[in-house]
Amino acid sequence: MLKPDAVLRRLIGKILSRFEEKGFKITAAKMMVLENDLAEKHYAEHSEKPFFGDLVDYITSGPVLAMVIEGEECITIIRKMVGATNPKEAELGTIRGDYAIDTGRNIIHASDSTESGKREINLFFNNSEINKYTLLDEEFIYEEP
Ligand code: IDP
Ligand code: MG
Repeated sequence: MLKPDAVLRRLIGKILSRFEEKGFKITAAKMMVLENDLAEKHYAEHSEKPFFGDLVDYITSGPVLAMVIEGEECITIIRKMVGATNPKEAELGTIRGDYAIDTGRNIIHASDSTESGKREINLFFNNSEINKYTLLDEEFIYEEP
C-alpha cells in the first residue's frame, strides 16, 4: 500500500515502476481514503503501541493506493525492496531508503507474511477485483512459468 505521503508527493509512478521492472504482476489497485475503522483493522497488531493514534491519523490523512502484487517469493522480496521501517536505517536503493526520512512518514506498507497478506487483501479487495492474467514476458522472468 502506498501511504498518503507517497500519493501526495507524486511518487506512485516511480514506486510502481520498481515492482514492474522487478518482474512482479500488479493484479489489483484501488485508490481510497481509509475510514478510521478500516485503518484500525489494518494496523490491529499495533493497537497497543504508543504510536497507534498517530499511525491511524497518518494512514487516513489522504488517499492511499492499495494493491495486490503477485510473484514468486513476493512477500520476502517486496519487504527487501521496501527497506527498514525506519527510513534513516533503510539501505539506499530501497524505497524507504531512497524516498523517506521519518518512520512516521515512511511512504509504503508491505505485508510481512502470507497470513497477513491474505488478511490485508481481504480488508481492501473482493475476489472479483483481483485480476488473473499472464505477463507478456513471463517466460523470461521465470525459468519455469
Ligand atoms: P513496517 O511498516 O515496516 O511493517 P511496523 O513495525 O509493522 O513496520 O509498523 C507499522 C507502521 O507503523 C510503520 O510503517 C510506521 O509507519 C509506523 N511506526 C512503526 N514504529 C513506529 C514508531 O516507533 N514511531 C512512529 N511510527 C511508527
Ligand atoms: Mg508491518
